Amino acid sequence: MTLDLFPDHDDGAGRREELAPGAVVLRGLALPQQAEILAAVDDITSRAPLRHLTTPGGFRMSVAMTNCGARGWVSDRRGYRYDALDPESGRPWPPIPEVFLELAANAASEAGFEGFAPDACLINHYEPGTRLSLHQDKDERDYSQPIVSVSLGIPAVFLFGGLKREDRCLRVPLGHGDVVVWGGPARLRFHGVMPLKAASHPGLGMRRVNLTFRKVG
Ligand code: MD3
Ligand code: FE
Repeated sequence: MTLDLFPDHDDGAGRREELAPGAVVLRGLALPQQAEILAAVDDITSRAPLRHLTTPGGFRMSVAMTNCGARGWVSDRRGYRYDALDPESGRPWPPIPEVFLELAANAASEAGFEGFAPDACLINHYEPGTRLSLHQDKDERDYSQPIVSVSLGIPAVFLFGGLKREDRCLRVPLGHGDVVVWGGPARLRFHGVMPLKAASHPGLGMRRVNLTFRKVG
């Protein structure tokens, strides 16, 4: 008898959970590269510091953000958009590190999206109490491209809704190293993050960092 080291739901680097058509959780997929990823996040935030953006309505977002890649997501009184320059420094965002690109492409391919080459990586930084209210991601041109998200640090409860704001939300716990691919029929579903509970992670302390990869074009 042979030992089944990697049954169907596990390719050796993460159990796979289908949340809905087009939405796949790859548990722990980022764990093997975690040290390299955290070092890269430190390097990016030293060059493009985390900041609290203002919504078009004039509210300060509780989540702090920065970006790497040819395009960065920004928000201010004029609206939401992708910008090639960091408005704080006037310089281009730092490039997306190779280790990020490889992880994002591998995750997308596990979910059936071959050749994913993101040009935008939004880095969201949460502390206990911070949240992301229910929204849709609609600032990208091509909704046939998936979004890949990587969770690091303390756990969060992710809210995964439907195509209408009023639709019921699934509550999905996301922990350190979990990667989610959102594409196809899931691409325009409402989603958000519940207020973070206080907790501590050995590498990151009382923080959650989420990387969101997109092909903006
Ligand atoms: C589901 N960030 O930056 S990533 C965002 O954890 C954002 O920081 C969250 O939502 C975070 O816009 C969640 C997961 C995500 C991203 C895009 C989606 C989930 C999605 C698009 C459609 C459905
Ligand atoms: Fe979003």
